[in-house]
Order: sequence, then C-alpha cells, then structure tokens
Amino acid sequence: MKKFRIGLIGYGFMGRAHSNAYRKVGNFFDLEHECILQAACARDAAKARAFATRWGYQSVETDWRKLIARDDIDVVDICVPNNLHAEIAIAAAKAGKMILCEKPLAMNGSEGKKMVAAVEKAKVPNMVWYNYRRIPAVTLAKQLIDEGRLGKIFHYRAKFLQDWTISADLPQGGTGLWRLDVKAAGSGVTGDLLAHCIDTALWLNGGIETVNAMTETFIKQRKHTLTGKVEKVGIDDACAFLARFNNGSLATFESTRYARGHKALYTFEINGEHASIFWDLHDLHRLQYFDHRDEGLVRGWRSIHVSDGDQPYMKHWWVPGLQIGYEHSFIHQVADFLKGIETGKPAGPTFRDALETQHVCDAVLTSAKTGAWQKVKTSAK
Ligand code: SOE
Repeated sequence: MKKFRIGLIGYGFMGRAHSNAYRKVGNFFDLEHECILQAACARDAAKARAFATRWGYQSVETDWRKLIARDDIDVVDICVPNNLHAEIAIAAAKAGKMILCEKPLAMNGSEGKKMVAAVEKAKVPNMVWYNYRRIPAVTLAKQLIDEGRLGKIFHYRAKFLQDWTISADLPQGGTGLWRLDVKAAGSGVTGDLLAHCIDTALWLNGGIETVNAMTETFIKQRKHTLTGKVEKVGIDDACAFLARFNNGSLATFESTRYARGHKALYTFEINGEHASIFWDLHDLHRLQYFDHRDEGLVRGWRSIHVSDGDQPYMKHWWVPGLQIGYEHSFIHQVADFLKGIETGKPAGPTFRDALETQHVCDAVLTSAKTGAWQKVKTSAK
C-alpha cells in the first residue's frame, strides 16, 4: 500500500477527531493508501508527547516549520486556531505537502484567497474539514436534491445553537477559549458555527447572492487568559441573517452561544415545490422527508432511518438498521480525500470551495456593521 504519512499540528478536540479518523479509516474502507501517524506537533513538548503516545504518533515536533520541512511527511493537518491557518498552509503548500485544514479556512476572505493561490500554484491536494457534509443523512439530502425530487427550491432555513459562553466569568483567549478572542478566531459564531451551516447550504442549494445580517456581543468585556486583564470582547456572540440564493430561494440563518439548553443544535430545513427535507444534528442518523407526490391516503413526513447499505456510506459499516454517529463524518472525509487522490477526482470542500463560505461570512459581518444588504463575492472558477 502507498503510505499517507500524516503530520498533525494541534492537539485539541479536532486533533482527536482527526486522529481517530486516520486510525479507523483503513478498517472500514478499501483504499490504496495506508494512514501512518508520523508526527504530532504542538508548542508544549509535554502535551505533544502525551498526545502522540495516546493516539499512536511515531514522533513529536514542537515547531510546525520543522514538521513541514521533514521529508517523511506527506500531508499536513492544521488543527490550530484560525489566525495560524494561513501562514502554516501557505508554507506547507510551498513545501509540496498535501493539506487538510480545520474550518473555517481563514480569518477572512482575503487571507483565504492567498491560501487558495498557494495550494493551486503548488498543485497540492487540499481540503477543509467541513465534516457535516459527510453525515450519511446529510449526504442523502444532497442526493435527493440532485435527483430533482424537491423540484424548485423556495426556502432554506438553518440554525446552529449552543449555550457554553453565557457565563460572564468565562475568560477569553488561550487554550480551549481562543474562540472568544477575536485576534485568534477572526469572528465568533459566524466563522465557527454559521460557517458549517453556510458550507452545507452552498453544497446543497448553490451560491448565495446577497445577505442582510445582525450580530450581537452580549458580554462586552472578559478577562483575557493570556494577559490577565479585562479586555473588550471582539467576537459576535450571536448572528442572524437573511439571504437570497442564486436559484431564487430565500433563506434564514441563525446562530448563538446563548441558547440555554442547546449544546450543538444544528438543523436545516429545505422546502421545494414537490418535497421538503429536515435534518437535526441531535438525531443525525435520520432524514425527515415529505413528498407531496405520495398517495394522499398515506402522505406525511417520513422519518428515514439512514442506516441501510443502499444509503450513503452505510455499506461500509454494520448491518442494516444499526446507526453510526458524529465521529464517522471525519472517517468519511479521510476516505473521500484518499479516494480523490487515488482517482484524480478531488473531493470537496477544497480550499477554493471553502473560500466561498468565507466570502459569505465576510458579507454577513459587513452587513451587520452597515445594516445594509451586502453582495457576496465569489471566487468560483
Ligand atoms: C464549537 O463549540 C464547536 O466545537 C465547533 O468549533 C465545531 O466546528 C462544531 O462542529 C461543534 O462546535
């Protein structure tokens, strides 16, 4: 088998999710490549060693530049805060490495554009970890839409709700809390949670033309973990926006970290002329489907338990009726990336695809400032 030697930078939640995927993908998918956990990289040597031991990485680096310079690394996986994505990705592309980058691609569109230019110039395979595309029920939604079962799409409705930053005592910045620090994250829920909703929406329903947004920062100041001082909070705690898609459909998107009781409630609903679909991350193996063309007597919402071998990805797992979960979306993403290299048909979202999401995020944040409708840029080829 060909070797796929991974150098992973970062050791947080996503470092674990990706490492788990690399370890399991070969057990369930027939691939020409074998994933080798070659090196884990983090600034803190003790933490890097502990992470490497737990997940089976063969070596450790404390400087990402050294990792990138190594000849025995084929792919660099970037799982560090958003403000480091561009520098690492551009250097990795120059060194000829394949790149898998955590979402969002960048701090903003102009940074993202440079990353796209770098990977395309170096002609290195690249991908961004928008994992929710690869939950089988979401992939099934894509299949139903592409088959034309919904007909003309009228409405797209998405939300992603959490509640983990409600306490005013929660500091900003540093390990685990960098998402509250605008210098490390770029934005709040827009780049973190809405980016997922936008990526799925662009994939399922095509490009977004214009947006009109509002954001709010409910807690204006928080102690900064790194400086020890109380500092202004620069991220958006909540964001809601209206959008018009290129296909004429209307959309609403909402996200917050202040929805008490909701930990990761990502849902979307799409209404078309013939049929509608609804999906909920808390019930991720089900796709709700209503088809108006069904015989009147039995017409109604079907709750499709997406666990049959005929349904996306499921033939790789257990026997029909037995479901899979969140971790598997990452395993599917590695499998698709490797299949993409093996067949010469790159799997998405590539950096260029993810740049489209970045452009929508930029337009949303600009509109929230100006209060006006904002046209979304596009870099699609
Ligand atoms: C934030 O809490 C977070 O971990 C996001 O960063 C992930 O991308 C999302 O999938 C779950 O929530």
